[in-house]
Amino acid sequence: MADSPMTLSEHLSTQQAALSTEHARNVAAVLGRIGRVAAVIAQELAHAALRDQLGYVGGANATGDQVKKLDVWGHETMVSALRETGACAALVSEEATDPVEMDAGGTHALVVCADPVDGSSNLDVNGSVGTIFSLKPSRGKSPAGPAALGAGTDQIAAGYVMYGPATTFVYTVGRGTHGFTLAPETGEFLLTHPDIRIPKRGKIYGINEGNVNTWHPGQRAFVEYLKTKDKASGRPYSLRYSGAMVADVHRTLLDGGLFMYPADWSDPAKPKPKLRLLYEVAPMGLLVEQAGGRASTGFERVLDVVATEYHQRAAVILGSPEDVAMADEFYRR
Ligand code: AFP
Repeated sequence: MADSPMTLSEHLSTQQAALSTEHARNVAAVLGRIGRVAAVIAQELAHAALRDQLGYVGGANATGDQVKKLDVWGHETMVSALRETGACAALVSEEATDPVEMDAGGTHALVVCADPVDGSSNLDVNGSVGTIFSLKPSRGKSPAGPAALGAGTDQIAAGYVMYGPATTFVYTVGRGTHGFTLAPETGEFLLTHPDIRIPKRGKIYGINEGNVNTWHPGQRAFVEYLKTKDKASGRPYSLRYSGAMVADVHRTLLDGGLFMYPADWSDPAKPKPKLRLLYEVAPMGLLVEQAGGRASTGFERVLDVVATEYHQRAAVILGSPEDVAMADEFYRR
């Protein structure tokens, strides 16, 4: 009989041993707790329509998006869970203007950046949504929030949870990207996608093409190229887009190709990206690189972009290394 798959907590222990950094224990504690929160979020999402938890609260969050009831609930659930770990010094969340400072002290406490319920416009139509998270060292600073700023290369772990037909937890501590599936009967995440390797090239691109008229000319030319028939290079690519970054990145990691959210270049003097750097773009950048892919803004590597504000936005083109390299080339022309 085949061995039973490794649980998330067993996998975290192996990674903890392999990491042997002073942060390893706290990283395992925080990631394990996020896994448990994810199982609770999955349950809540399954019952949201029955419990009158769908719809808007009224009002906008720190980045101007309309706030849904589940956004607020997800934020509060994440705050109390992270506080309980005693390993998290601050949380930067999409749903709070300023970092939520926590009591955990010590040089090795972590700062977490998270979007507890990302893609929430999908909630009312029973579409996939996700949780995205990133961990950085607090370096014993107090307040700890500012330690979240800086480059994506400072991340010591990142991951997402996708709430789809199954609930999937994907994470990296800089030693490959690994995926787990929730067994609802036990509440355990089991290793189903060890060491994900993104194909070098794909056949699918994901982008909100309704924005085509606002794109940089290089972006427009690249998508035009992807749509142009050429048997030898496998074009045209197919378009898939869900409106939830987690679902689009998950497909891209497994099947290859591209997920793109370019900036709005209507005013070339002031390009306006949409996605948030600290809790959307940078963590996905690390996960994709750890799976052998690439993540770029069109001009530079995503992980090199330095955050100077908590809710800073960044453009992103991520996915198969050869596809992303080609996109970068179009931006350079
Ligand atoms: P919401 O959480 O406000 O639904 O935003 C989701 C998101 O940040 C990201 O998950 C999607 O990829 C992207 O926005 C979708 O944006 P568009 O609706 O502009 O395509």
